[in-house]
Amino acid sequence: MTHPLDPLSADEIRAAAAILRAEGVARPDWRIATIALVEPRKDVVAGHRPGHSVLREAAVTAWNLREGTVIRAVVSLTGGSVLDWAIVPGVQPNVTVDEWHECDAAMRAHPDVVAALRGRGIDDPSLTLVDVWTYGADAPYPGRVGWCDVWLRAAPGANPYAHPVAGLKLIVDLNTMELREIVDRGDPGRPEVTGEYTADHTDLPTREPLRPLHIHQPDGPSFALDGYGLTWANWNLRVGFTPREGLVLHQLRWDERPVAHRLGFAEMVVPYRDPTPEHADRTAFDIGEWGLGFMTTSLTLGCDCLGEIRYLDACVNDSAGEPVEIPNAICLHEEDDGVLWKHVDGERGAEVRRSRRLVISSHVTVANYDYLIYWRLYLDGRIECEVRATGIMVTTPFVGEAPEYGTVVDTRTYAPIHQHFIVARLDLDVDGERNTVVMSETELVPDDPTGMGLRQRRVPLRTEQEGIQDVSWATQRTWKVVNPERGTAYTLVPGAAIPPLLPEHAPVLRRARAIAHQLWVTPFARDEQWPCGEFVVQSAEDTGLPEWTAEDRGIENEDVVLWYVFGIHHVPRPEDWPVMPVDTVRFDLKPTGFFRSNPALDLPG
Ligand SMILES: [Cu+2]
Repeated sequence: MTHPLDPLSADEIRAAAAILRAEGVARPDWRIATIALVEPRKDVVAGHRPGHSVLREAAVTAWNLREGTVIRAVVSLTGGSVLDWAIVPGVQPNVTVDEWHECDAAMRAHPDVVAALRGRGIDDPSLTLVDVWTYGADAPYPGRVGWCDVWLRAAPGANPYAHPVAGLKLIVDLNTMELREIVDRGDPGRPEVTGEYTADHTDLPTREPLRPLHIHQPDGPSFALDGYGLTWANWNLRVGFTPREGLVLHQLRWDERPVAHRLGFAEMVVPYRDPTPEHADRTAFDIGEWGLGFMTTSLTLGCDCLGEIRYLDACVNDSAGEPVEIPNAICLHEEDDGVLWKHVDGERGAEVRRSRRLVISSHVTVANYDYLIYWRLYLDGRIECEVRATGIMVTTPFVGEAPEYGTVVDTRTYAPIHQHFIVARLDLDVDGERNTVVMSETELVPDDPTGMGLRQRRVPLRTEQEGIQDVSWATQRTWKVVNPERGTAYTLVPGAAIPPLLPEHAPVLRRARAIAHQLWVTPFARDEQWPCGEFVVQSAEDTGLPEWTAEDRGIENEDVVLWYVFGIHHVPRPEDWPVMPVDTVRFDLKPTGFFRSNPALDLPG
């Protein structure tokens, strides 16, 4: 039985592609970039009851490899027909996994590339990896163009990201997979580095293992899963998955009281802050370009998730429109979380309750980097979002003095400073759709002779321009999402806010103005999903948040959407090499007058 928010199934992906194929959108001339569920209107979702029939629609983005024409179609999966069809001029769709692999294979087989590699003493191209990146508006050739790093494995199965073939870039037409240009800026050589991290490629002794730690839930976990519907303690919600965002959460409720309609990540921008030619073009939009759903990897019991685990599978499309299954894409489990509340009374002794949390997680690998995403629900109503970045940093050899744009991590090798900006899209519905975001910060009581007085300054954000906010450490600013009718609220407690540090002339800023501030607030609009624009590959301008908010619509007592920008300001450490211990960032959504008092008083002792 399908719920309107269930992710697309393999059959539905196949059906969507078949509908377009019947219209001539098919191989070999066309590639399908994305097949995504069109989530129904909120009132339709709210009115849905189990057993009701569901109208399923998918949005398909495809492009013609000969002409470059990009189309966006909406198809009815229930009706088997095209509902809407439009050509989108002047854009490039997201880059597909197929293109990444085909580009790698085509370049490694290209005689000019083989010759260039041989010139650097690399005789076996099968040990190389060609990793394609995208451009902004400054692509050196017309059409769909990528630039490639070349990496070298020391042996079959070894870490390709250990050995950059530096000074060598390949520029590729991604529609024809033709090599447009080899850019050779000279060979800085390949220094002897310790870039391997697996036991079979290092002679590092293994530590004495710790004794076993088992997590037993003899009666099973305390959550129940019904399709994609999930209930645990006072919480219930639906788990979702889209090709672009990966894991999303829908309809979070506490004791049937709405808290959030939809939580997910809408964009990720990773600029490398190294102006040398090796890195100046290196900015990844991991969501708009590559898609966290497409990049989601299967999880392994006992390694990625410990304890009593339930998994959900996911499915995305390949560029022919065929389904690609991702088994164990989403992990659901409970974790003990230490103490939730406690007091030791002089007469009675200790009263203490343990905290437990429900963790909904998904892991994403984007080439060298890995992002581990955790949404956690707590027994006191708190929602925590955590991201752990791990994987392998991009490194470059240098000759002579180390460049000032990074950290030396190995012999003649540095890792450039870079930033990972994540834009979370938080469609909160606190006790209903109509909410007001109130900026709340602490200030000194003026003319207070004691010098001790503090008071809370609360400013309702009335329009989108007022909703553009920055963090303020000095005033401990937070943003309270208030239901004005009931006086209840949840607060966005900012964590891991990072400064853009981008001057006005930086092209990346023009493409990603969304990251210039930490909070944006918009009135809900179904088609406003992508904060840096729907099409970020080779984009010139951010056509998302800055364009929408230029209208300066009202956001007071509206169905508000919060866009929270956070991330990792990554100044590499030697210890991040050759594989990074996780760099962890998080933010919270905390009930703030959503309950009358501590909602976890009722936990059994
Ligand atoms: Cu990093």
